[in-house]
Amino acid sequence: MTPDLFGETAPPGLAYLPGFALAEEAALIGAALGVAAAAPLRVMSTPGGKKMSVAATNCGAAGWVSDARGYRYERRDPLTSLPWPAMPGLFLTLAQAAAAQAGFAGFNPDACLINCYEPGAKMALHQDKDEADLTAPIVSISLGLPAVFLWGGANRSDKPARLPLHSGDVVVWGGATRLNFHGIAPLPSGHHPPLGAARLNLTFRRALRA
Ligand code: MD3
Ligand code: FE
Repeated sequence: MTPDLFGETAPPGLAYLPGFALAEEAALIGAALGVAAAAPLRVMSTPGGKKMSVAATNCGAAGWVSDARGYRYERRDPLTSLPWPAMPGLFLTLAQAAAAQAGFAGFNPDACLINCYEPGAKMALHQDKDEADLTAPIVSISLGLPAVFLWGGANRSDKPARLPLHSGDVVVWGGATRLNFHGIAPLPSGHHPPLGAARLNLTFRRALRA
């Protein structure tokens, strides 16, 4: 563990911006629920046929999907056959401001994956490598119930550090750690007034070729 630019203790390899989005928490939750009204949250299956424990949807020009055919980005929602809802302006503004603060000026995300965790839901250690442009960072905004982020290394067997993420926290990953293994520990139960018993995570990505 090393202290980062922002005076908080965070594992190396990521830029941790605690509370960066807190002032916009209610507006972000409202915008995410607006996306989910047009492109419903759904539980996807892995290519191996296992159901994920997280429900997900997307906004932006491309959306991440997983099914028996594999992991990939699609321009249309397979559930509705419609283009994914546009990325709300507030999402883009915040994601770009966070990326710039972390040293990634000019980040232009074309995909925002929205993950919804209920108590007990988790995400096993994995790498994100379905994006066409791996030089772009990934920006994550956490909303609702707190979770423990698992921050591994370049190899699946590297023991992950644990970083608690609270509503309004923003994290930026890029450069050398862009392909590190990461995950989310099972979500503890609780209640977050604006959202209820759930955590939303927004991840902004450059999915299509820049
Ligand atoms: C580090 N989501 O959707 S966000 C995912 O909280 C995902 O829902 C988690 O992992 C969540 O793929 C963690 C943080 C995150 C996202 C992508 C990364 C961290 C990352 C890509 C590379 C390195
Ligand atoms: Fe991931």
